[in-house]
Amino acid sequence: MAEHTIASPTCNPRLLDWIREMTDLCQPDRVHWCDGSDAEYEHVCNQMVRSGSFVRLNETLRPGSYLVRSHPSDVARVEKRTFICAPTQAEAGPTNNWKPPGPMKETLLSLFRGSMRGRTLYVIPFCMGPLNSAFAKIGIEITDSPYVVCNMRIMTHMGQRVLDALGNGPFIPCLHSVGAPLKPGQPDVAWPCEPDLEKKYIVHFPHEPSIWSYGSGYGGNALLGKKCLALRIASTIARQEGWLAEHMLILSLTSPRGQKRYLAAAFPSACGKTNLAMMQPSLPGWKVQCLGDDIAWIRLGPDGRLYALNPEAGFFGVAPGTSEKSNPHAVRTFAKNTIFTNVALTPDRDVWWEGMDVPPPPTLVDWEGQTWTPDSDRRAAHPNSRFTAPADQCPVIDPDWQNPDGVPLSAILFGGRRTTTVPLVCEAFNWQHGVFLGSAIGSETTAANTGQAGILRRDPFAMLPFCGYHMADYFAHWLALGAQTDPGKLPRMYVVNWFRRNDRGRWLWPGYGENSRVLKWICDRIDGTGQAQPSPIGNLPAPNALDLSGLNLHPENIRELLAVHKPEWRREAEGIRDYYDTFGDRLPATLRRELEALRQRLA
Ligand code: GTP
Ligand code: SPV
Ligand code: MN
Repeated sequence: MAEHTIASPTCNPRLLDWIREMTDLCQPDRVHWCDGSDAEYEHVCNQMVRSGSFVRLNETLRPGSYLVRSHPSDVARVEKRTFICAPTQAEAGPTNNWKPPGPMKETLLSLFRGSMRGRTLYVIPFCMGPLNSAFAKIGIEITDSPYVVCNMRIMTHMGQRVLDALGNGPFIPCLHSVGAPLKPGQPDVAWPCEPDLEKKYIVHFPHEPSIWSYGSGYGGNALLGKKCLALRIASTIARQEGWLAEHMLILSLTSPRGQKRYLAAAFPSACGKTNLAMMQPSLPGWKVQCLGDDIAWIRLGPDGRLYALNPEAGFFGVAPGTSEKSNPHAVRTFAKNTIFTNVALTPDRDVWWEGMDVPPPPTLVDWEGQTWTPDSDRRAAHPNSRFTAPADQCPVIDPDWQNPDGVPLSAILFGGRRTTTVPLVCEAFNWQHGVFLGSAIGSETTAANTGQAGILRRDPFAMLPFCGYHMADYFAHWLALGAQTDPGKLPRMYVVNWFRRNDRGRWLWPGYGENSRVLKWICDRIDGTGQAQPSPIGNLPAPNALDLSGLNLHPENIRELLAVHKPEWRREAEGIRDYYDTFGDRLPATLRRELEALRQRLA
């Protein structure tokens, strides 16, 4: 029998039954119901410091902060091992790994049997979205990872107040185990996990709904409120209920004249959402404030506009490349009360990573715990190393970021990493064309997923790894949502690309704060003052319509940044056609027509 550290703090019969059943299955030594208090957070952190999992960082330089190093096999999401177990394969669609739910349940039950032996089972009540929002969703994560407890405390609204709000209502069960039971007397390791990739399972049962995650303790594999609940499961719920769950940042942009607009942007993992969401505009007088950096729940408001809400409470941001220069507001955000995972440790117990823009000290401890010097021919921080920081520590957090109704969107941006072909910015002709552009987004893969980086793949709406149902039905859902309101009330849509390179491999665009120049043009377009010229792929900025004052870009660079080379685009259109063919008849006819129209404009 497991020892319970506190009496059950809920009377919810379904919850109590589920906890009892899972405790019997996983056979932990102890059960702990998380109350979400400061004292509990400190207690769990202290315990991890004592066990050697957490390194307490320098209290003066980095108050309340910790470093964790994961097992080298457990450093990113594992898309290959992520499954959507809808009743039929057709419901999951060709872009998801599908397995029949019955046999998958059997596999999982045998993996979870006794998986928490020697460990504590933590019950984490969490809420995605503000507790007072009609759109919030409550999940209960069971985990044997204290690291997950600490991260969920930052990333979600978590603890007793969630149970109080839940009452006897429904919740989404999320079961997680690192998959490393301990035999009696067996010493623990700093980062327990199942090192064999083939034995990791990130599984969704959308029709229940429920989430079962086994073998990994890292990021989206283990913090189940994020990609698993707020995107994969939420997207299936959203489809039924008529809204959208999207892999998007939300920001507000205020012009020098004081006009404030809200924008959302979908870029694939490690393609610039956190950086855009809290950027410091280089253009004088412009202000960006952040409402969210990864996920947006979007629905039609009573006034016919689209409203976006960030369901998260923290940032799980990419560390490398983040510096005072590239993202000063992120640097302030993780100044305290932050968990750093897989970055390097300095001799004075602070953090360091590549692209931090401060020279490394003569020696460091790298993310694998080895001594590192500037002469080492490997990276000190893992390319997918991350910080977990509370959103309200962001110096430019928008006052409306917890508005229970969300904020009305004026524009939606799509983007990705494209070395060639895709211009800096391009405007959709209308909603249908925007959905076409979003569905056709391609991006070079990054370290956020286990697998090779730098491979171009289609990543529609940046949702390839996160859409919980058939991708063609998802496209249809976007089209249908737009048809429900007055086109004049819909956000305008744009494709952006900060990552085009010249033929010597150098970035053509400085990016980061300079991206405000693109946002300004978008605002001008919405106002009706921005000049555009049509191209086969959409509206481009007219000559001189982009404010490039003080940038000192070579005119040749500017030309190439905005160039649409027809032969490249004919190849792109063929790539889109091949991709569309994988959806067969299920692809909305509207999108086929958009593709055909593009091909004719390119002829
Ligand atoms: P996820 O958290 O994985 O969803 O990633 P994200 O989309 O939030 O990406 P993030 O903003 O963390 O950026 C990922 C990497 O791209 C970092 O190393 C950044 O420094 C780099 N990056 C972000 N914006 C720009 C940009 O405008 N130009 C260039 N060249 N690099 C950028
Ligand atoms: C992403 O990969 O898009 C992330 C990081 O935001 S993770 O939470 O690990 O999914
Ligand atoms: Mn993400």
